[in-house]
Amino acid sequence: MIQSSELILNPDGSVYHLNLKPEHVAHNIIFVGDQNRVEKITQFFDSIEFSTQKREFKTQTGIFKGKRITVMSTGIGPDNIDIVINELDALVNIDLETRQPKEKLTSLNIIRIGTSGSLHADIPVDSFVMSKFGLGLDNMLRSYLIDAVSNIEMEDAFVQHTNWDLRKGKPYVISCSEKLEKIIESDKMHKGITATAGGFYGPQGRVLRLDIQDEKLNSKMDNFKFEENRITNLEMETAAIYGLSALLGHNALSLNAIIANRANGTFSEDPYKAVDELIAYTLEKLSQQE
Ligand code: R1P
Repeated sequence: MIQSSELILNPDGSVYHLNLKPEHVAHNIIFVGDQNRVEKITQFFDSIEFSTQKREFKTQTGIFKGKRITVMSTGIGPDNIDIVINELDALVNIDLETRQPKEKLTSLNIIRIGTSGSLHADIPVDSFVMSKFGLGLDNMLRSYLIDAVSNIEMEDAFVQHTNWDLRKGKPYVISCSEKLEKIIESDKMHKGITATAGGFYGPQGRVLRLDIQDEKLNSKMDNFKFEENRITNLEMETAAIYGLSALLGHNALSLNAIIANRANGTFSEDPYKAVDELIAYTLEKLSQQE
């Protein structure tokens, strides 16, 4: 039995941070970072059956073209992803009454729709990127036993290529769900490795008033290649989502609208439009799956 200090439930039986009960979540889930983006998605739904919010975790479940979909905001960063995916998994794979794992695994489909900066001039602002791999620079996943799901060869190649200082922890690499990749892909999508940083400024090479440990890291990432895969973009959630989903038996895919190009210093003139187009694209693809 999982103790109540380990799996914390609210007085109404909902999970601690998300405030959700099992009946509130669909098997198709869209993650966004910003809580204000949840309704940008559910405004296209035919109906909404449930809404709640606690802190940055806002959730709405409803129907889009016959498909039941849950949209939830994760806030910023891999530490939040640890909370969101563990609590979502508990909702479907742990009996909250007996506090025992269920015998039959329920696999969720999790798609992140995010914004991100591109590292290459040929992946311009307003384009879409699908993350074939998540490269975690953030360490969150290293608290778990990950060797069975991580790509150790690519990790070692990255450590060597960047002369990575292991005092920062060892980067980890996890693949996307091939099932979701097939459902969502098209020639509109750039594909590549998405690097996930544990912070926005220093961890992504931004210098304001502090010196950073490796000021060449972004340019080294820029020319890293592993079996024809290059690092397309840098954000703060994808690798953590891929890692926990793979470990827990869920399908995950991360899509990003490119709003900044770090290679040529440009920023989208209308970042909201790029995100809206990615939302419309994803909802249509999801609604067409069997
Ligand atoms: C930083 O501004 C945030 O924006 C990006 C980063 O991953 C980070 O969460 O993603 P979202 O647009 O999903 O919030």
